[in-house]
Amino acid sequence: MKRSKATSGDLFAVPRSEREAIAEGAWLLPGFALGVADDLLAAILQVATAAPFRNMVTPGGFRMSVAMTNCGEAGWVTDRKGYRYQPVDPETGFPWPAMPAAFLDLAARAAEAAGFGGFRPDACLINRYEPGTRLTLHQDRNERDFAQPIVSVSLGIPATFLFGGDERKDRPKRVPVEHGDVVVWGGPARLAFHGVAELAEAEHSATGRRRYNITLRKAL
Ligand code: MD3
Ligand code: FE
Repeated sequence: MKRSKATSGDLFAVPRSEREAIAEGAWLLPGFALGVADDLLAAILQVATAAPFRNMVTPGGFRMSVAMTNCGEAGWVTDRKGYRYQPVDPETGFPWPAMPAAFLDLAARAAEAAGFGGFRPDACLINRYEPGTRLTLHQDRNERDFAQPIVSVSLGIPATFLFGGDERKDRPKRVPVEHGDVVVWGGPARLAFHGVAELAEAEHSATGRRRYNITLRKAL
């Protein structure tokens, strides 16, 4: 489905629908976070003062182009030993910063809107992209309970989600996302392969040449 930009002044903008199915169990909520985007960005910068963004290394020895940090009771990390959640930031030796209330509130409301009531995330991975960076196809499977959904919020410059199927070889569907968009996936989509295509050069008034994505998870 085509969507027009929510540019004020565009008299003939097509109204953005409230939710669009990406696949069974995966929903795009266009603009769902727009009203709290500034609060979320302020909270991200706050988290990053205590737990700075870093480019982690995969078990295969590659440094990720996407910079990451975490907040909540556990944070997702990768190094030569593998992928896992851990309560302490390996860079600082301190517990990850607390989950901001604005994250919890938005996650619960978005999950509810997608049909997943009572979502209480305990972990949040924060990804920071610049033009030229990407996230290769993967599954999110380090969480304990795959019955729990994941909520993703996009902020800053646009990107294209790659939504694959149950197997890495399935040709991914391309889903454009922009500032304020939320994606919720669970149920049959919970273990789908997904990624983010290489970002194009762009600038956003709220973030400059950056895109942030926060994923809210029940990891423990
Ligand atoms: C799965 N982050 O941190 S979720 C991650 O934009 C991650 O940084 C993405 O993948 C990012 O692990 C956001 C991407 C996504 C989008 C739609 C999906 C995953 C999906 C639809 C179904 C299943
Ligand atoms: Fe993922």
